[in-house]
Amino acid sequence: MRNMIMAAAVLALGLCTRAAAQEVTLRAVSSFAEKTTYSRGFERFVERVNEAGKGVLRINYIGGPKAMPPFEVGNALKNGVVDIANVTGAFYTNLMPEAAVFLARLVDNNPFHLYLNKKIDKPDLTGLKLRITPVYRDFFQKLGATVVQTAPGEVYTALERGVVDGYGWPITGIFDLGWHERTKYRVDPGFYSAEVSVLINKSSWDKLNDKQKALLAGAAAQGEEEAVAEFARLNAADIERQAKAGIQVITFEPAVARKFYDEAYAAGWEGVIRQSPEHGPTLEKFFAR
Ligand code: 173
Repeated sequence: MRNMIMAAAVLALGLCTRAAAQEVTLRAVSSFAEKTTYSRGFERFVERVNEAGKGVLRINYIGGPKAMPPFEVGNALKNGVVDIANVTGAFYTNLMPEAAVFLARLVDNNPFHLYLNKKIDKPDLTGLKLRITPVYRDFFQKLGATVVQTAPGEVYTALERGVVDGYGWPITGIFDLGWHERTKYRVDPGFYSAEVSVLINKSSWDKLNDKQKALLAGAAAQGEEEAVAEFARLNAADIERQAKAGIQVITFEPAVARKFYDEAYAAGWEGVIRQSPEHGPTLEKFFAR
């Protein structure tokens, strides 16, 4: 009996040691097209982890929306079909984040804007049909718009065919998929701040050893540190590039602009509270400006 226990203990130890020494591979997807604005930070994160993690941990980056539709990324992460995802909260409002561990916010300091092909002279969107995601749905509807949710990959065609009169999107990135060819106006000011983050499946995380966790956490911290300054630079560059592409800026007089901006936040919080009457008011208390 004693020998058997000893043997079992040795075996268990042996297995543990082997498991700890083995390189772990994590499958990753991005909800944004490869090598575009909102995937680049993540791709840098993957490179860093793979460089520093040789023999310890490797991220196998499967790809962007060609590999998986963006609105399905949250579910795939929850179910463990993938271990890591580069995704924005707007794409997994069907789930909310309890199935995932938050690793890093790689996009910040990056306001959303309303882009239009029809001119407006006041913040009234009555009669306009706009492409949205859940982030700014309530705001645009409050201003009278009819809205339709699409993945980024469908925006160009929707503009080309006149299915929509405009869309919401951050200040950067409209050149990645050629939307500048189909965009006449940008409305200022911008509002909110786009969020794109790296999430990891909770049980994938729990299986990692301390060294592997530290590797991911290190690359996460480094990426977060870079985000604000990086987007300050990217925002300025794209504002200039949009002007050069002939995109005209629609502005309102200061008091009206202020109302437009405040309404973005008021409508946004109303939406949060409507969808989560229990936690919404607490979130607003902690996070509202
Ligand atoms: O408009 C969108 O698709 C969207 O919600 C988003 C979020 C973060 C970055 C870019 C776009």
